[in-house]
Amino acid sequence: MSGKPKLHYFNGRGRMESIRWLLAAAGVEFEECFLETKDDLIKLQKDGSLLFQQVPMVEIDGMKMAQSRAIGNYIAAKYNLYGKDLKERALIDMYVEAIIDLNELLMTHPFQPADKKEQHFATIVDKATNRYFPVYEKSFKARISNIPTIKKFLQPGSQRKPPLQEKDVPKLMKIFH
Ligand code: GSN
Repeated sequence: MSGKPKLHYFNGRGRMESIRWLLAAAGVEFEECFLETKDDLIKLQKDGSLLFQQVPMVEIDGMKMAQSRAIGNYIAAKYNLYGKDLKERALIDMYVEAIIDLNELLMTHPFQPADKKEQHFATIVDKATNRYFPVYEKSFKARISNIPTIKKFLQPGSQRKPPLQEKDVPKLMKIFH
């Protein structure tokens, strides 16, 4: 055992990317085990590794953690990235929950039926532009991207994943549906 956290997910962003960002921000190296087929998921489900039969799953500190928010909260608290007091933590939680809301919209877009795609895309653009992005203003982005560990994660060759492509959808449908 290397002692590094081990991330179980498909080779894409989805609900694991914020966990990758958190570990990168904390300067923690991690290993990844990518699900390539439905059988890979079934194997984890059958061997009892997945508390709710779902990924993301992260092996860390002797635990097999499920639920992406719980995983994120644990890593943030462990590496002192979860605020200095209750109020700062509340603020972090609000920013995180809003990003999760937006991410759910983005993640589900490639899976929308053809006749709903255009409307769904319009909703994403509207919410991103008018509801979420104004809060995460440019100065916030500049500040975060200049944290040395994040700067490194943003360089080519890191474990950061590219946005999901339409070509990846059939493979994911085979694994998760
Ligand atoms: O945030 C979480 O980890 C959970 N509330 C949701 C996890 C989830 O929906 N996992 C799907 C894969 S899609 N994205 O992350 C999953 O493992 N589906 C397989 C199944 O049998 O439910």
